[in-house]
Amino acid sequence: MAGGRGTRLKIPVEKPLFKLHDKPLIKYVLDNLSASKLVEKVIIATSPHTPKTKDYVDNLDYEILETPGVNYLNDLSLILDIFESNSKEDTLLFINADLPFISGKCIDFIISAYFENNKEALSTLIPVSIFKDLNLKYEYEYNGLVPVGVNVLKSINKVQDETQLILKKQELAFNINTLQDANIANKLYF
Ligand SMILES: Nc1nc2c(ncn2[C@@H]2O[C@H](COP(=O)(O)OP(=O)(O)OP(=O)(O)O)[C@@H](O)[C@H]2O)c(=O)[nH]1
Ligand SMILES: [Mg+2]
Repeated sequence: MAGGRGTRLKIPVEKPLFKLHDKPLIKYVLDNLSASKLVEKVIIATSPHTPKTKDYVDNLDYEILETPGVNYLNDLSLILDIFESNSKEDTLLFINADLPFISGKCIDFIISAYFENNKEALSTLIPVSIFKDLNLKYEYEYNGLVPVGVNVLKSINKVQDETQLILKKQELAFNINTLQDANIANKLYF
């Protein structure tokens, strides 16, 4: 998902192209997806808010899906409709362009956990304490857990019965929303 407005960064750059150590956030995610052994195909959902991101991934020869960019859930629903019209049997992993440190191994761990469960969907969460230890901000907390922004779903646009995978890894807490998040990430990761 790479079609957000990037308002919290407060600088005139599309968030997926915002750089940590000279590498755009989205390139971290694409490299991690390339390192995964289980991901078969990568499609980037861009929007009218991210035209330069679209050009960037187009130049790297990735497949692009242009979504309206009204909001995340609206576009997620449209994407599920599009996939459902093709097949109801696909498994879709949604990952945000602002999660640079979720390694290929970790992505494969999440996908394997999905297939070991018999639920239609899987969401990933991390303990809020990891955010607090790193002095990172988080958006939502439920029962001491924060959603990571990686979800596995079947290619059907309906509310899906979901299993929750709790991961206790620092890397997953680096959801880059603000310059402060980027500064902490730049200090800890190379
Ligand atoms: N295709 C698509 N992607 C989205 C949309 N909203 C957010 N995203 C992407 O989803 C990821 C997580 O969203 P946010 O952290 O809210 O990012 P954002 O909306 O760009 O930034 P803020 O304006 O600060 O909320 C980012 O990689 C966004 O690019 C949307 O409406 N459509
Ligand atoms: Mg947003």
